[in-house]
Amino acid sequence: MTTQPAFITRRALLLGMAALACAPVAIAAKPRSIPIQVWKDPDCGCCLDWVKHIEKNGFAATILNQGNAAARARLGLPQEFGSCHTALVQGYVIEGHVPAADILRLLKEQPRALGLAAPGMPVGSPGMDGPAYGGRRDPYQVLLIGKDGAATVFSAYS
Ligand SMILES: [Cu+2]
Repeated sequence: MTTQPAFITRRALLLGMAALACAPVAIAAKPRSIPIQVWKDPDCGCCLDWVKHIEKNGFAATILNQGNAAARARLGLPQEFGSCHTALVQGYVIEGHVPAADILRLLKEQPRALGLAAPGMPVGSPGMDGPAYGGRRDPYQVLLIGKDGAATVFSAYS
């Protein structure tokens, strides 16, 4: 019978094809891809634009199209620092249109804190910088929120 050698050959071929198929995927993968969970309103366009911004900068977002306010409350971020979307990355809360660079700095520095917030919806911040805003850039601050709810300035944009 010749079925045995034929089987082995086909198996080897399949393994070879699998190896070839995997190679380009591994090369194309971003150097870092940090998982982040995002709670947002299903109709929030600027939230989605912010998600695109962070995904361009090394994050891989899992989007939950509901429960933004509930997530914020559950994670302990004071309402006064609230915005249109709430995220969780490596145990830190990220509220609103916080630039990816600030999140990366937070993850590198690992301060004892609740997380970062860009309260409100500052025009000119990532996701609030589309053509609809005509290049307008309002000054805003990214706040580091302590576990006690106290805020200090983490970075300022003007
Ligand atoms: Cu927004």
